[in-house]
Amino acid sequence: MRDKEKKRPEWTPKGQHDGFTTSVMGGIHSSHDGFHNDHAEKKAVHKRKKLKLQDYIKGVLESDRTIMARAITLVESNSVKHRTMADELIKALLPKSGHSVRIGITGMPGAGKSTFIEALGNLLCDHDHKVAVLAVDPSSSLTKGSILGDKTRMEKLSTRSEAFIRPSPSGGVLGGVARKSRETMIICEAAGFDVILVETVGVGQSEITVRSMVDFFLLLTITGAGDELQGMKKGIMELADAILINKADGDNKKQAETTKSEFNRILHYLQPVTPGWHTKAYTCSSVTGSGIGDIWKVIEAFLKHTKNTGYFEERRHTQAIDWMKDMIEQYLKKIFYEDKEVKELFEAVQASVKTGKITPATGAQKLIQAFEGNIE
Ligand SMILES: Nc1nc2c(ncn2[C@@H]2O[C@H](COP(=O)(O)OP(=O)(O)O)[C@@H](O)[C@H]2O)c(=O)[nH]1
Ligand SMILES: [Mg+2]
Repeated sequence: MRDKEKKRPEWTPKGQHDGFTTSVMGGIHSSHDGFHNDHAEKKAVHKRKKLKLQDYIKGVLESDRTIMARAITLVESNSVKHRTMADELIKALLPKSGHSVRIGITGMPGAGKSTFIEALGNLLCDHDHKVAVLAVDPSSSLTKGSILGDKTRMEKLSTRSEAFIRPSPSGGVLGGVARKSRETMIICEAAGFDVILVETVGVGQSEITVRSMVDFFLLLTITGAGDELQGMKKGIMELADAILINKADGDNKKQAETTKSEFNRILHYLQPVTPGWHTKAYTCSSVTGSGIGDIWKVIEAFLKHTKNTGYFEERRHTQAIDWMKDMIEQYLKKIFYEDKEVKELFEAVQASVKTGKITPATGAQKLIQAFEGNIE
């Protein structure tokens, strides 16, 4: 492989480097989702021919991994040409999507999210579920799809035919990453995956974004870090449907139980994020597997509860509206900053604001006027 090609998934069409933004790290050899798999590679070469909309739809509905991967690459593309086809694809798949439970998993780097996903994912696959793992990581445009590094932590899961693991799209801004991840979720659901696990790094804004995409939001944390409770932002605890203290094994077990009680004490005073549901703390070990089955039972109880109260549907409807608004906002931002008049003025206005020659409000007004003058 040439150097330039190396950082691209092999399903990326040749010569589409600007349009396709997905990049992968090298060195993963044993996956089945079209990354570095001899069989998939041969298939991909065979299918590298341009796919028509109908080919995408049929392939995804048949759960064809190569086509799924290419469909995801299509929705991740930033090119206008691909966008039109991607929109039609999502529109066609939407009625076939939604039949899943969407679970967000957040936590500090090192908390054990990927290891937990390996443990839970395998358990679910053993029980006839089909599990898709996605990542929302706005920083991954720098680290080039960090979840692929995580694939080493999902060693077994990444080789299973019931699982599909997709690295984080490098969308630059969080909004872009979120849109792509939502659409990827639709593709996975239409392909028959009934559990979607979305891993996100605990860095503030991305948690709020992932919360707005999922049914159940799990905060993974660990004990023994000293002042993790003080350090833990209350805001994040308030977003969670469960707090799971991972690494409750070996010498750590007793301390994990203490931490659990401390969390439960605090949670008692917080407003639950899901009406009628009491967010509680639990312990588990992603290495020994203890507590993993129990947290799945909690998730099942949550689903039963929210489906009974109607909140499950209500939240999904609210999320659909939020999704629409997000897309509008992104579109408006894009046409504003890409506007010819705005672009021409931008540097000068920015310099004037910087030196204090004009106020930020005046600067904004000037640019907006230029924009509005242009579209009239
Ligand atoms: N003892 C123990 N170690 C764990 C457990 N879960 C994860 N780890 C270790 O913690 C480190 C970070 O795990 P990783 O899954 O990459 O964390 P992430 O950054 O949150 O995805 C790795 O060395 C794991 O082996 C656990 O339940 N018990
Ligand atoms: Mg990870």
